[in-house]
Amino acid sequence: MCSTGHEPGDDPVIGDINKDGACDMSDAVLLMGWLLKEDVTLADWEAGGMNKDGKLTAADFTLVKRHLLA
Ligand SMILES: [Ca+2]
Repeated sequence: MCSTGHEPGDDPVIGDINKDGACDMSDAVLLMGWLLKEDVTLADWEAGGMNKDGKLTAADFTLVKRHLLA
């Protein structure tokens, strides 16, 4: 799990792509689906832009996973 102490509406949580206030496995699953071109909606794709390159790629997915395992 990622750091806690955040509530929805607080500052953006890094990796919180579905904007439920926490970065967890559901965000990784969502990002994976998006990368696989599934019909998913990203509530806050910028939260998933882990490497700040302005794009959402497999590199970001790797970083989200690493963040979850940290
Ligand atoms: Ca989330």
